[in-house]
Amino acid sequence: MAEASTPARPTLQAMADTIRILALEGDEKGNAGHPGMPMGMADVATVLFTKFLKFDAAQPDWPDRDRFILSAGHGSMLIYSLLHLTGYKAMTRAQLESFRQLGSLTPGHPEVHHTPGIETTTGPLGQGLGNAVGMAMAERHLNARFGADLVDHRTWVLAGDGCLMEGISHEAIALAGRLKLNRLVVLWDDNEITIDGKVSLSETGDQLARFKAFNWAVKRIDGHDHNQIRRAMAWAQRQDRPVLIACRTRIGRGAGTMEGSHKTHGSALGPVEVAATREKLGWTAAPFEVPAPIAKAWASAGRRGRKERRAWEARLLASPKSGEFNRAQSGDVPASAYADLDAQMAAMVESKPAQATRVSSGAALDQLFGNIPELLGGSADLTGSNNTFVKGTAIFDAPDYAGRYVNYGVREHGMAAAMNGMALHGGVIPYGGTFLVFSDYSRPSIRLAALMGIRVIHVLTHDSIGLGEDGPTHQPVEHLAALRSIPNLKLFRPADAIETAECWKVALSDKTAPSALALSRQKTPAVRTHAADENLSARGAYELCEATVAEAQVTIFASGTEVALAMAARETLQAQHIGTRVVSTPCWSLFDAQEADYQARVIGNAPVRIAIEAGVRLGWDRFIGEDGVFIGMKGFGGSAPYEKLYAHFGITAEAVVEAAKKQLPV
Ligand SMILES: Cc1ncc(C[n+]2csc(CCOP(=O)(O)OP(=O)(O)O)c2C)c(N)n1
Ligand SMILES: [Mg+2]
Repeated sequence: MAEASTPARPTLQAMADTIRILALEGDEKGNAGHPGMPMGMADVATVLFTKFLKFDAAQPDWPDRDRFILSAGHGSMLIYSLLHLTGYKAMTRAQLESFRQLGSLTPGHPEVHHTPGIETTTGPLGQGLGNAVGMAMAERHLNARFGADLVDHRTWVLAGDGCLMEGISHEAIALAGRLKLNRLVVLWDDNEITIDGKVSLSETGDQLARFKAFNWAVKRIDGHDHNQIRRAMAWAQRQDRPVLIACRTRIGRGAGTMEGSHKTHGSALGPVEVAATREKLGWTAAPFEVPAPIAKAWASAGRRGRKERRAWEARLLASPKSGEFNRAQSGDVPASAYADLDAQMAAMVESKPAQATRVSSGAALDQLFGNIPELLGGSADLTGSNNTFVKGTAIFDAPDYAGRYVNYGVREHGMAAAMNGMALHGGVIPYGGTFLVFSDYSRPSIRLAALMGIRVIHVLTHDSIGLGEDGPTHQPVEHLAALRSIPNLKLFRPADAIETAECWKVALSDKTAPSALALSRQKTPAVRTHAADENLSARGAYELCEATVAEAQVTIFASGTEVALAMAARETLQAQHIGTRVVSTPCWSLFDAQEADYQARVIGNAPVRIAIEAGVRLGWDRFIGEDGVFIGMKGFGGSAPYEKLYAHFGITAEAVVEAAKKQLPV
């Protein structure tokens, strides 16, 4: 197949075969991996990286680079080989040789912020495609904001059959098609194979027809024919809508005897097959060694974009928008970002608004949105319920993408994946709304946001049985616990307007973690009625009210709307000379990050500890201990006015009082 040992100017074929061999040998060394996809897509990737992709290996973070997303993350050796060959400094030969080993830059699946040149963490199939839609959205938006001189790039996605089978692909491509994201190109590894065998085992669909129906331009090519690949990519760049190129390939292309077999999908092929492959490809170099002429040709591909990058840097330097551009890219919010919100909070200490926390969230957004031009919001078809829309905001849509509000449609998963892509792209701060109960639909993307350490903000309203009549299908009970269990995700459940504003500030100020705000549908009174010098919610949990009538015998812990119930119970208990304190717990993970003595002080020494929350107990023992009393949900909710439900399920101030008295030492 190749002329690996030949000449001064190696062919594209030889360059592609280099990827095949590196992928094969990386897997061999790691004694595991997925050689089939890298070998099958080596030709497509070679044409892309040598002729089309705008990048400079010396500057992986160049903001105006094209994004290359390996949505089929199991083919990680493909991108690692490309990064190595094109000269990304960090991706040394030693790294390729440490494939899948602890501490290497070459983990089993690509991880963003771990390996320079990796744009997003992939592996869970379909997510990369969803991220890419968000990246393409961010690109168009920033293009509208800063002009084509500074923002003008494409997003290229390599997706496999698995990515397109996953439901998320439906949401992602529908949104991209509607928004006419013409800078988005999906290169589908159309090899008709997944792990268990032929795609036809489980599918008869027509992907081209599906994409076309969603307003994509589509084309099928032979994914091993370099001319066809080149022509298709050139064609893709001229389209006025997103593009799917179905690249018909053979999995494990070039393998000695196993080409085309699903057995090449997910394991090292073994020394016999490696030898047969080397023979077939005419490859004689030692393992991980790249013959000099080929190495040179690849390195030159890695420098292809250097001139363009330098010209771009010069344009940025000369641009009157450079300051704003750089700030937006850095992710720092403007210095004045919180001035209006702080004023609103000060006023609320006096006005003590009794309102749903979703309304408080909307009010906070009203103060933030104008001051933070990077905020790009939306909702999965629940705008009016989520209070995510700031009046007067233009809608993000073709052909002028300057708008800052996205109509995501009923697509929680696609929205969450797109938000991840936006945050990864940089220059925007995405937030999006749905009901808390439907965080289950977006959870895989929320988890990845936490793993990647990116700032996305989920506005999750209707946070308990407090939503009332819609009933148990819509009433989250386990969701607070489920979200609290995701490492690096901040789950906020603010108690009133001031806490809500505080939580928004914390969510915005941490660039390395996603946040989810659980917000009520129903009204709740103000509990923070005194000015505080610090952002108390940033502590995660804090003493809202101390015991005043006597030494504290009871501590009541609560979050969200149940803090008001805790306060009412305290009132009754104190009236009976039972010293009672209330601790509000808006964000458990932030509390866990506090110093031990702060934590001990907040938990306190009162002999009786009670928690009240309209969710399940799971996790609350951290505050109340195994012997503590938990007042909350034991099963699913019901359909009724919310006051009736709280009474029915015994989540009341009276229940707290009764439990406290029962627990008090005689
Ligand atoms: C959401 C999700 N489900 C299952 C898997 C496990 N898995 C990894 S690759 C794969 C098959 C993928 O088939 P395809 O995308 O066609 O890749 P190919 O075998 O052609 O390389 C599966 C099921 C996964 N990574 N993500
Ligand atoms: Mg496949």
